[in-house]
Amino acid sequence: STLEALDARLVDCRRCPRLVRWREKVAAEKRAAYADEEYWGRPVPGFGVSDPAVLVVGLAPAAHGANRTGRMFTGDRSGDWLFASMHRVGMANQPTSTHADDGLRLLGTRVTAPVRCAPPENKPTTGEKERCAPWLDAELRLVAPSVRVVVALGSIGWDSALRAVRRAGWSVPTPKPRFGHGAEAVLGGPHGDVLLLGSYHPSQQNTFTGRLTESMLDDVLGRAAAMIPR
Ligand code: DU
Ligand code: SF4
Repeated sequence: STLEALDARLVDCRRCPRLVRWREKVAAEKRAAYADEEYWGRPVPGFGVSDPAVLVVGLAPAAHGANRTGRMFTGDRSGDWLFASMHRVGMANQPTSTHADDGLRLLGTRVTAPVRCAPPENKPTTGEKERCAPWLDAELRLVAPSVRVVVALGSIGWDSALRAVRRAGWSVPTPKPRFGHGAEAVLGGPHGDVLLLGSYHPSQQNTFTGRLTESMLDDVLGRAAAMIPR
């Protein structure tokens, strides 16, 4: 199977009644600033190259971000921070990400999430996380041969990445590696060691308060970018 085939099935997923209702309600009601746009309002596929050295695992689409534009992290404040940093460290061809057709290309990198539909208050339930996990499992299986680094944005991304690699049969250190900004662990992937790096999520909750600064994000993404074959 291919990523294209996976994405074609993903975008029709309706497994979580609460999230289906929410993603569609937001898409119908819209935010005033985007009143003349057509919202995506569906599950959001991973974005970037199909043979990534770096796999970035976030949380879930934002209601008026990826749930609007249909592209992961595109069109919201978290994405502004993420792609600006990715550009500074050489993982993206441009610093901005506004629409699905804005010309943004990721270099050696793919961005994905453990929950594919926008959740109310950015908080998926345990059941929603469990129902959506097979989509990340399937994506990981397809990209695993090239992956050298997994960057987890936030503790949910960290736990979801660990769960996905375990289910893919990778070895994970015991005790379970703890999430933190700059945390790292070495995973045993199918083709050798894979570095797991943690970063605080570039949500406004973290960036607005100064818990996550640009240089902190550049530090973690820069460590990942250094492992992309050039
Ligand atoms: O058809 P496409 O998804 O635009 O990919 C065509 C080509 O561009 C493929 O070799 C991957 C690469 N690419 C990329 O370098 N960065 C991206 O963000 C998306 C695709
Ligand atoms: Fe399907 Fe995941 Fe969306 Fe639930 S969150 S409906 S499992 S794509």
